[in-house]
Formats: sequence, structure tokens, C-alpha cells
Amino acid sequence: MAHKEWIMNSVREQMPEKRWRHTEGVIQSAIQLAKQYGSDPSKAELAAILHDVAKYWPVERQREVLIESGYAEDLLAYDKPLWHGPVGAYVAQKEYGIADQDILNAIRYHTSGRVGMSLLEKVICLADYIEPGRDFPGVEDIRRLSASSLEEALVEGLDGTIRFLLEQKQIVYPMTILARNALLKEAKETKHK
Ligand code: DGI
Ligand code: FE
Ligand code: FE
Repeated sequence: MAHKEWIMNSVREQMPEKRWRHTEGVIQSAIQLAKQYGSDPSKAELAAILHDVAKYWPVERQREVLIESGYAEDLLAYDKPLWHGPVGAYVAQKEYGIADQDILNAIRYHTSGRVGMSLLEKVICLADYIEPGRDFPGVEDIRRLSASSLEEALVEGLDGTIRFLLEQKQIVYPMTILARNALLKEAKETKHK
């Protein structure tokens, strides 16, 4: 699809080559997870292409767009690495003409997660953790769990993020904790069925 190619080239121009290679890995993992769990691979691809579009924007520009988007809510009071998700979702809609709300939400919540994540949101958040280029401690555990449960794999991923933030004496965005708790509950409910 020509439109997709154009978006890919445009996104690529807005980040260092290394981050583009990460994005290619997320595209690959997102398509694979979508096929495995019955989400739409084409939507997963588009969300993956755009998920980090705003990651390397100057922080002042991110702040402006966050305010303009109306997605700011409490986020301005929390750490800047959380901003590029909502900023990316707004840009995807405004600049790239993405109208599908599920794709926009997958971009918006890819860093924090949220309570009541859709299948596509889970696929993108998990693909971001397990794409082939990732090699942080514990990534193999998440990859192993991803073969059998999106929710269990995501809990493992979010636990790692939360643990890391605690060790670094960083502020934890409450939505990250709420997302983790909700996914843990879902994982347990699915298991006991
Ligand atoms: O954009 P990526 O590097 O591919 O991955 P990401 O979108 O998951 O962003 C990860 C960054 O966001 C990482 O530096 C940790 C940070 N982060 C994630 N959740 C929280 C957080 N930072 C704070 N302070 N609080 C959070 O809850
Ligand atoms: Fe990101
Ligand atoms: Fe990413």
C-alpha cells in the first residue's frame, strides 16, 4: 500500500537510524503477534510504524502537542519519556490521516498501558518489549510467555519496567500500575477458565 510506504519514509526521517531499526523490529513482532492472537495484522503494522514517531522530537514540541491534543490530562506532571505515546497518536491522526480509534489508542497507550486494553493495544505494547533487537535482562522470559499469553507476557514486561523505575528512584505513572493490575487479573481469569 503506497500510503503505508509514504508514512514509513516520513517516520524514518524523524528518528536516528537505530530507532528506525527498533521500529522495524516492532513491525515484525506486531504482525506476528496479531496473526497469532487474531488481531488485524495490517492495523498492527500501521500502529507499529507510528508508535515512536514523536520519540525524538524536542521535548518542548512534545509538550505543545500534548497540550493541543487534549491528551495531556495528568501526563504533564509525570516523566517526559511517557509523552511520546499520546503525542504520536495525535500526530498519527492529524498528519497521517489515521482515523481508526483502535490504532490511535495502541499508539497512545504503548508506553504506559491502561485498564481495559484492546487486543491491538496489547499486541503493540508487547511487540515493543520483545522485538528482535531488544536484549535487556528478562526479555527472554517475556518472549517465552508471549507464546502462550499476551496478558502474562505483558505483566512480566510491566513488572520489569516498574521494578526498574523503583530501583532508579523514579516516579511511577499510576496508570502503569493500574494497567499491570488489570492485566494480572485478566491473566488469572483466563487461566482458571
Ligand atoms: O519508546 P521505547 O523506548 O521503544 O519504549 P517505551 O515507549 O516503552 O518507553 C520506555 C521509557 O518510558 C523508558 O525509559 C521507561 C519510561 N517509562 C515507562 N513507564 C514509565 C516510565 N517512566 C516513568 N517515569 N514512569 C512510568 O510509569
Ligand atoms: Fe515508545
Ligand atoms: Fe518503541
